[in-house]
Amino acid sequence: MGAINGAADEAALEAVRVGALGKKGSVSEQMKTLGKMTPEERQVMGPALNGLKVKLTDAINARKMVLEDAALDARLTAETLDVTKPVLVGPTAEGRIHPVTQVIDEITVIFGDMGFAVAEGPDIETDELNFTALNFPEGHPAREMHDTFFFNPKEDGERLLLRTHTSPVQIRTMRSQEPPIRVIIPGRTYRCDSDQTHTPMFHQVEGLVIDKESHIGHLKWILEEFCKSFFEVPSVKMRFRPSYFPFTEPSMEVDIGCDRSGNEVKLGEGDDWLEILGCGMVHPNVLRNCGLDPDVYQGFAWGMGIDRLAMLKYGMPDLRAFFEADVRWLKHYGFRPLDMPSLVGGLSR
Ligand code: 2NL
Repeated sequence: MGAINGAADEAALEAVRVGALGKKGSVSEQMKTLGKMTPEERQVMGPALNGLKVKLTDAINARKMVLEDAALDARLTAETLDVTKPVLVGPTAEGRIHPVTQVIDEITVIFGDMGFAVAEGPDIETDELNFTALNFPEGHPAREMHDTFFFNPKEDGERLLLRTHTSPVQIRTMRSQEPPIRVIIPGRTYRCDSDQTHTPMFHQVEGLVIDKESHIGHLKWILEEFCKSFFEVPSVKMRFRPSYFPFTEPSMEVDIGCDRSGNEVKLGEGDDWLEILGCGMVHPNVLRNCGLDPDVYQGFAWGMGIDRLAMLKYGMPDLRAFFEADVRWLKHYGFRPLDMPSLVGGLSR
């Protein structure tokens, strides 16, 4: 009895049980001697041993319950649960969406609502798709303006390159789809250029609309709606200035009104201007190069730098930090993965 109540844990108690009631336990051994006794002795010893067995079993079970309760109490104290902690743990709570990805998602949501699809293409392109089809004549200085990264020429003399803009994807789209076409093309672009405001790899979103009667009025409305949605302001002042791109005619650069009097730029209002994109009517030569008859089809296109838009909207001071993969920077400027941009829920939170 002392051994039972002195057992410190369930394993010790089990050892005591086996020692007394197991096959070779002390009580079991005594039971075996019953057969050799006289009937008189058996009549006394039988009930006595059975009584002992029942008493020991009861005591062991009682002790077992006490030990089980104690073990549970110990676990409950050791494994406390702080219900005031945030519910989300792990990658979905810790990880962050890069501002460039966030801005691409926001732009996709805005143009998606206007009926645009997203098109993508390879980063490594041919000279034909990056330049020739886009109405850059051979030897034209605009080819040099793009500071292109070229690969070594192949055996047949063809020189591949890293696309200097996302426009080759529009060429691919026009060559593979029938108008009406409404696409936006987000992606990486490359130019051999590096300083405070330029990185050799950067991001662009271009847009393209081709139909029978798409005109500059549609272009202006689409861009105005985009700017209001993207900068999350009720109205924007816009200015279209004449410009030049080989692939559009006429070509324009677009500024939006802003206020730089405070510490940060306020967009949509004020007396200053900020250039945000270039656009124009698709050049007839480009349409022809894609097998489209310029007397039947016309359209417009625009292009903008996403990294700069992200800096403007979210106040990051240095472009180079975008591509340094510093998790501390990402923790500060990044976005929560489950806060996906939407027009009803809000683009940014
Ligand atoms: C800029 C200006 C622009 C386009 C891109 C384009 C593409 C095709 C045909 C015609 Cl396939 N145009 N894209 C048009 C005007 C401007 O980008 O400053 N981007 C950062």
